[in-house]
Amino acid sequence: MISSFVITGFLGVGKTTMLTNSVKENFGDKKIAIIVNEFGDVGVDSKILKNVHSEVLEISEGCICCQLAEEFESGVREIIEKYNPEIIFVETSGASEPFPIFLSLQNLGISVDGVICVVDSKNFGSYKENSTAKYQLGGSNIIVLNKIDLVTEDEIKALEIELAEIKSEYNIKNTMTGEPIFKSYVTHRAEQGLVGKELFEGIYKQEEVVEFAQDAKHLDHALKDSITQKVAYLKKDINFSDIDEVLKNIPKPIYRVKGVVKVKDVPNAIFVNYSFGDASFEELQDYEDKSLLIFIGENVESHVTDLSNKYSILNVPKFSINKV
Ligand SMILES: Nc1nc2c(ncn2[C@@H]2O[C@H](COP(=O)(O)OP(=O)(O)OP(=O)(O)O)[C@@H](O)[C@H]2O)c(=O)[nH]1
Ligand SMILES: [Mg+2]
Repeated sequence: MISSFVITGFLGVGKTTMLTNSVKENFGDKKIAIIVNEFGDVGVDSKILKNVHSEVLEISEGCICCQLAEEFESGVREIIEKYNPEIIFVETSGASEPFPIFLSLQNLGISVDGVICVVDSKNFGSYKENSTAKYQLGGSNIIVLNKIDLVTEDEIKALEIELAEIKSEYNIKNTMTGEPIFKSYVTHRAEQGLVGKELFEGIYKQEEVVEFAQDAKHLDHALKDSITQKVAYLKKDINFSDIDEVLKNIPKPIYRVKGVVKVKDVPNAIFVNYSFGDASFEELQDYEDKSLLIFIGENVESHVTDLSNKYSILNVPKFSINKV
């Protein structure tokens, strides 16, 4: 039986980083397929994930936990037919819930060996009120406290207590018996998403789930959440410092920025990754497409318009706002 893991967690917490750093490390001898669903209509994670030894399928322009359930299932079938993987990892969008994806995988006869919720240990306080973030915790059986390099031991301990409370309140339950779907869960700590192989082993027994109610409903976050995204294209003939300047002045409600840009003073394209005030950059070879940045957060339309008025390197098309 093919086994799978679902990686969930809010925007920018380190899901892709975890796949990049942990999959090759722990599963170098296995045939791996990764399915990635991103918030918004321009996928960039798959470009980075192509560097991990695996087959990567990207599903964009919607959310696989609601609008794209069928596309997700046919994508999984296709990847199995073409590639015959031993393990499938699904990175869900930071704005989607894991449980419907868990059900889809089970319906396809795939064993779900773990639902991993990655938590940003430094920035949890900034997104913990988001209802999807709470359901992401409730629908998981492995919690990874990531970015521990950015917090103190006391802060981690306080976070663990807070997470345990949210976890018990939002645990997904069998709607017939009222019993939690996951009888227990484990917590791990990680830096740069790097976790050991034991995280993926012996966590979950398939027998525990076969009987649970089919009618478990999920929150329709597409209606409730106010997170939106906006794409900006970048002018040619810019330098790295022009990008850096924009990133240093991102307003707080925009908590996530990612994209790929070409600048005059760096030979390869640069993968830009910004979450909650921290930016990182990586060179990307063979990128021939447009330079773009995707801004994600609350009230994005007006904030990005302000930014583009201030920084002429940003070219913002009208009417491109997407609600996911
Ligand atoms: N300091 C620090 N930064 C990290 C760590 N893990 C990830 N990051 C950074 O956090 C940012 C977001 O990481 P991603 O792996 O892209 O996050 P994600 O959850 O896949 O993001 P989305 O797919 O957009 O929801 C990047 O700039 C990473 O370099 C960590 O342990 N410590
Ligand atoms: Mg990602």
